[in-house]
Amino acid sequence: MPSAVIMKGSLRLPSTGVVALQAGIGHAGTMRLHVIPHSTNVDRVSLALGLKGRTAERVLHPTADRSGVRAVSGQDLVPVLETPEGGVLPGSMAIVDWIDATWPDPPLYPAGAAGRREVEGFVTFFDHLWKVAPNAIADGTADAAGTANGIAQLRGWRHGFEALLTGRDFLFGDAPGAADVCAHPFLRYATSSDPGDDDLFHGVLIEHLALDGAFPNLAAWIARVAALPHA
Ligand SMILES: N[C@@H](CCC(=O)N[C@@H](CS)C(=O)NCC(=O)O)C(=O)O
Repeated sequence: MPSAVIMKGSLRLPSTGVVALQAGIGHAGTMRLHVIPHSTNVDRVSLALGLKGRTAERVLHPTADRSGVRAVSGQDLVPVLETPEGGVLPGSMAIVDWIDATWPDPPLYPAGAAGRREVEGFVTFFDHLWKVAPNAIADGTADAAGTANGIAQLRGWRHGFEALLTGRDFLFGDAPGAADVCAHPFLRYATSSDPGDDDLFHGVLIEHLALDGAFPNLAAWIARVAALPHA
């Protein structure tokens, strides 16, 4: 854990409550994004930055050695963002929310309280429900019944995304927003994979999200969001 923690602020988050921003341990003026190869959660930040027309210096860590990530943030997971002010922020959607608060245009959330809460609810669903089964299958912690249920969930929820994309280009409207940023890096495995990516979690998604020639709205959205700028 970095030793020089000078100031703490907080961000309100839809899914995890309060995340500490630890300032004074980064490099003022430079925004650094700590990444590993083929990271879905890093892709969320890349898309959010791209939508805002921003870039960050990437610090690439080996997937099998998180010592550098731990030295910066006190934990092992990526993404971690070092902000220009020297804050250190882990957690992909916390970083997305920080980006949105720092550069409000174009907004990633609807302006009204009800619309914002709907998108926050989607993010909570995605991170705390949708992700659970494929992670358990990939980790080998799901038993046979859990695996079967998880696969059925993944396949069934494709219908929900298809419905959300009826008559509009993005999950919650006509412009890309936080829900698209949250879900696209994962759902895109329904139609694509990366050469050299042997991540088991991604393999579960590739196998069980396949669109089977159906879900035209979802297929078009995957291509549409992939074509948006990514930092
Ligand atoms: N809740 C975190 C999850 C971060 C996470 O799981 N990151 C993955 C990469 S996509 C990771 O670092 N996994 C650890 C590992 O693979 O050992 C977030 O949203 O950023």
